[in-house]
Amino acid sequence: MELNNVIIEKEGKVAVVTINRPKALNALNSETLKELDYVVTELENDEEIYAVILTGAGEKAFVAGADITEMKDLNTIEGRKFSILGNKVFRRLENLEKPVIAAIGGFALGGGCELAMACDIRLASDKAKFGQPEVGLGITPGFGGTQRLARLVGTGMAKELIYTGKIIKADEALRIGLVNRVVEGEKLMEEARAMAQTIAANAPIAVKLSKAAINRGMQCDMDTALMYEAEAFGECFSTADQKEGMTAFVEKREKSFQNK
Ligand code: DAK
Repeated sequence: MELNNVIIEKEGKVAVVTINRPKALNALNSETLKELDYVVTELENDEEIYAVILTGAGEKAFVAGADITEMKDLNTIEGRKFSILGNKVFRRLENLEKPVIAAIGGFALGGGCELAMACDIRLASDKAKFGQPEVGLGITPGFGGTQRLARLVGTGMAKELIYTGKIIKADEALRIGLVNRVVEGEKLMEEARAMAQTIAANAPIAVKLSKAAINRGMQCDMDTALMYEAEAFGECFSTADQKEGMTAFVEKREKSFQNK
């Protein structure tokens, strides 16, 4: 597939995916969502990639939302199609069997904030800004914002952000738990790469199973969730990497994981 709006670069075991429509502040139109869907499939199938960084091109925005220019004239059927496409891509990203770090250098608004929330970890530059301004456009958040934001920051704070549509700065996003960490603007990608490499140096199957256990466990009661954890833990013992990790520890040598 020819990619016009998304760039994928592989750096060893880490893939850097960049939404590349800086003139529109990387707004998500349907073409970009389709390309992102394709990129998720590529990442899924690439056994050499252990961690992913998702970012936006340019200094101003991560993603300034769904593309309002494209959305404004949609009819009901087209609106539904757009919704199905967006939700499918975000869910696939959330469930991708590799950790995804969102590196947020500027505006993450509406669908952009929702895209960041579909990632596992959010690193923000001190210039980043967040918000769910949809109600000011006459719509509700549509790519999971009502659900993922409430789960991340609690219902009270999610309701305040969604009802007011206000835009908050990175330090406030950190305070409420919307982002994991805030770093100096120039250091954003360096920090994201360092974190991705740290993750990629660990056993990829164990990381994958941890992600699945957390994601699945957050959607059910504690007893069921702990069963998922036990299942994941057990599965690790059928991997060569578990043997390697523990043997290397006992033999006091460097470990070498093979994703097996
Ligand atoms: N869509 C399309 N173009 C956008 C855009 C967006 N979301 N955001 C910015 N742009 C474009 C601007 O139109 C402008 O284009 P030109 O005029 O240069 O051609 C260019 O990017 C630069 O923007 P500004 O000139 O406005 O730059 P400023 O620095 O003055 O302002 C801003 C930056 C981020 C504060 C402002 O651009 C802004 O307020 N943008 C809109 C932010 C927003 O409201 N985002 C939420 C969009 S609604 C659904 C699922 C999901 C959604 C909806 C439905 N379903 C399930 C059906 C999601 C909805 C949203 O995300």
